[in-house]
Amino acid sequence: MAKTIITCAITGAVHTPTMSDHLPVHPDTIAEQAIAAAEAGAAVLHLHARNPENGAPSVDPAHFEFFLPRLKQATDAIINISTGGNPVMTVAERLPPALTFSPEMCSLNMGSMNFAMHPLADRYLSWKEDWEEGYVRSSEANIFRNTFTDIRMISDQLGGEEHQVKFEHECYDVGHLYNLKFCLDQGMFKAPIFLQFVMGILGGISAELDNLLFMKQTADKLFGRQYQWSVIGAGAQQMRMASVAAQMGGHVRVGLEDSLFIARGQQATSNAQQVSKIRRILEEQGNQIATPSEAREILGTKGSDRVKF
Ligand code: KMH
Ligand code: ZN
Repeated sequence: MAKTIITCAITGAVHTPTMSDHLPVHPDTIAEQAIAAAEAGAAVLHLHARNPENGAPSVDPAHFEFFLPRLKQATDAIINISTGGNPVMTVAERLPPALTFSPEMCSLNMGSMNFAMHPLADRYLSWKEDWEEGYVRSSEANIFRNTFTDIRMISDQLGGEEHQVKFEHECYDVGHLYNLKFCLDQGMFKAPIFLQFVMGILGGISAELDNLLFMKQTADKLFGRQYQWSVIGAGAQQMRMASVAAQMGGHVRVGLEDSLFIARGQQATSNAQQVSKIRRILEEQGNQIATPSEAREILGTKGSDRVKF
């Protein structure tokens, strides 16, 4: 049976410091939690950066520089730098970290959409940082822009000879699979492509099992055997979607970027706690967990000796 890759998304740009004391927003805690997640079994680390002063999502390469060399030195995990930034940035704003550090992998969001988390705002009476409440509430008006021009820009700048980045194609709805098929037919990407079904974001498809089947069936129809896939169940469905996906031959993504919880009503104390939980579930159900070198083989990444950090 093929091995299962665990990706851990460490901090992201959706959750804010008030929402959990365990969300790593300082470079030291981002590094510590990412290293612990890799030790617990994550073969891929999906990374955003934060401003160390206030924990706000950041695309300043200097903020990535604080932790990337530490991760490379301490783990063999594949480093994946987000090109998603946060949902209000343009692609030109989101590209500098990936262009600076030339990682093995980058996320690539496959369509424009509403991307909202404003309902979370009503859960909090006070906020740790000035920027948080406005950031969360104003997401009601967010358009996360990922046009075909944007997608081509990322593909041209990162996917070519110079950087040879492997993409985590973030597909938030069935239509995004068709966008990807169009781009693939234009010659933008090389097989095997790696799809991330992102389910449960307000603005995208919900995290339900029949939707997972539909995403998988559509991907089979469009891409045949030329693809690998993984799932994010955002929020409460994280572990459920991951365990079912692994039974269907998919890979899984966990991490505090996607859910702050370890069980119903109980916050996760770290990213590694989520990795350990999904690893335990997967091993119990007969999946074998891929090491970083096995993940490199499955995904066809360029190797950690060719990154620039
Ligand atoms: N935050 C996730 C829902 C990206 O970084 O490019 C999607 C994501 C986007 O990971
Ligand atoms: Zn992300």
